[in-house]
Amino acid sequence: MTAPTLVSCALPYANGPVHLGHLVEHVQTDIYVRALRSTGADVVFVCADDTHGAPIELNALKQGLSPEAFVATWFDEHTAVFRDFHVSHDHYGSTNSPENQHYANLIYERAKAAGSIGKKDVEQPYDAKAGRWLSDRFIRGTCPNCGAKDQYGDACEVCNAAYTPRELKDARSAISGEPLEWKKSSHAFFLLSKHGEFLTQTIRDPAFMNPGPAAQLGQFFEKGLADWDITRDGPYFGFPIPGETNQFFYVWLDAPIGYIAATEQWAKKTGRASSALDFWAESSDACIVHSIGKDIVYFHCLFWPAVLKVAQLKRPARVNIHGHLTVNGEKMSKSRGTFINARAYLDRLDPNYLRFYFASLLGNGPEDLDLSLKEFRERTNAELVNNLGNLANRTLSLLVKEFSGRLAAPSPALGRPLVEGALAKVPAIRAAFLDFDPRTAVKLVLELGYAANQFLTAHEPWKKLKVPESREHAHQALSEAAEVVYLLTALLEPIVPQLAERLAGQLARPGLTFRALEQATYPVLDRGPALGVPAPLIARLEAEQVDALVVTAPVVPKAPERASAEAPKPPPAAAAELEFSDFTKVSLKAGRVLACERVPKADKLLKLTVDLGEAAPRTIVSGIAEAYAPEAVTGRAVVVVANLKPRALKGIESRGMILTAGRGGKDLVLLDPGDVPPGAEVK
Ligand code: NOT
Ligand code: ZN
Repeated sequence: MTAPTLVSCALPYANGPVHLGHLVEHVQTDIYVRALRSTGADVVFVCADDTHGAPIELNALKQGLSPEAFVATWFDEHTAVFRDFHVSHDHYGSTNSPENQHYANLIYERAKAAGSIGKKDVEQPYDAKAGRWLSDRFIRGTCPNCGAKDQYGDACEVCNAAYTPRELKDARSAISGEPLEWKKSSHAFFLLSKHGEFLTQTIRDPAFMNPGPAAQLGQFFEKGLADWDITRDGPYFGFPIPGETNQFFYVWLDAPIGYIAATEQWAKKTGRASSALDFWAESSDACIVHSIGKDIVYFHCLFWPAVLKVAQLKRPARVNIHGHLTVNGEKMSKSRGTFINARAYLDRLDPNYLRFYFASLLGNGPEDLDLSLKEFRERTNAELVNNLGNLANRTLSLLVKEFSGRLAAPSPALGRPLVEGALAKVPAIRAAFLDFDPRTAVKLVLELGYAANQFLTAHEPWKKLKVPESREHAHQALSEAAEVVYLLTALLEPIVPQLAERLAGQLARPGLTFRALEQATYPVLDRGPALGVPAPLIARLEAEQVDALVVTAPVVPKAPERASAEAPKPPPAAAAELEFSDFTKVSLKAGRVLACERVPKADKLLKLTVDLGEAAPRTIVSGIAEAYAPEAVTGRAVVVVANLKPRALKGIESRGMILTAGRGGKDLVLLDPGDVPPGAEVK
């Protein structure tokens, strides 16, 4: 047995849903892990939610939840989405865990003992009225770049400029509204500057990281490696720094330690290792592989190796860096509707399409990749459905229909070149998978599929089987093509495990593995057992299905402000005709109202808290206050337009719209979806 490999994806923040950008990484890494497992390697795949820091604390506060309760809701969302995308993490943990605290403390103490922690006084913003230190997210002011009002202390949501709270104009505490005070606080720093030589060596190794991003790290060396402030003054959602009062580790200190904590939790859960140190001790023979996006290279390739070194722990052997996802050639954008959440995708499309498409785009470099909806559909239909799916389906269907699912004895003169040609590609396919390069693997698998399809076209079994003299030839040709279908059970498994399993079921044989293929020679398929029941591998992707992924708010005419409740309203203009594909963009769902209250200074509006079967209930502001008292709404089932872009109404962010019928004002009734659970689709 080779040394075990520990593989991780970056830890998603427990601060919002998983979106397609996250899935690029989790799918790419899952493909790598599945291919490794298929070779018989000992591999452990871990991930966790990244739970600490001010943005999470603030969002929890906004929802009236404790940070712990808030991150718990996202944990459920994240793990369910990854499961439904067939991402095979062996363990998915949380950085807010005793294991993580244990290792954070251990690493800090070791770094201190090794002389890599220094103390420095820094001036920090303080709210004297509230009697607390303020992290960036608890500061509001005017953007120094564009002048937008009411921006956070670290970055502008209007122009995206990043700055420090010092640079923010009219900076005030978001808690008391008081101007900031600046007070000295003694902070612990990780002395990165001591590790320049070691880090230069580390990042220069092309086996460790791609040379492109490594060259970009050069800028940090030129400026001189800055020491790293790992302290945050309380209150802060994180781990207290041992020996300090009201000070906490900065979230980025304990986030990577989450990889170790997840390993520890996995060890406890499975009993397959005595502790995380089986992998992370410096003396361990394990191979550690991280997979990350290009935006967090600094943390993983400079800070993290240095921290591990001073803590006498094992450093990663490789950091795979991928690019960012664009949609239709542009950055994902909420306002364009191209910021696609993973769950919204799953509500509309089969995950196998996206896994296959991402695989066909992803190499092992940091280039961005594009989800062009047109190309997504065209390539899926040409490659997955027509090439591979049809090969399997026409071969197996004819064998079952015409030959009762029995295979002909091997006919080497006919099939050996085809099968050996396919087998010859297997080592390169395997190598590409194991090099985080699924794109090359897909290309080779498609070549193998084309060759088998050409073979069928040349032998025309569908014609030959109609003529008694050539029926045997047809049977043989189909049986040889079935060899290639059988190979696909191994070659497709890392990319689309569910489809590989489906193929194995139709062949009525266990799926192949890379391990099994190492020694394989013609014929690979045992011709004895009969086939199972064939069915199309996967349906074609239609344009309207794909278009429905981009969810822009339907154009709803703005309701005119009525002069008085009595004024007669003009009859509603007949609505313009919609394309069906436009209608499918509207997601209607059943909801249950958990709470309802009046909106101050708005006599037509009620603020509803609505359960839509999602991880957290939504706030929806609705103009039904003249028709319903809040008590009459609480507990009711309602119909909600669920994919409306959030809108601010009287300063409240409303996420969705409640459907009613009637003329408006007092004359309104809530539509009732009937007795269905929250989240049920209304169609
Ligand atoms: N939550 C972070 C992010 O950018 C990733 C943390 C990865 C773990 O989404 N840490 N390190 N280093
Ligand atoms: Zn700005």
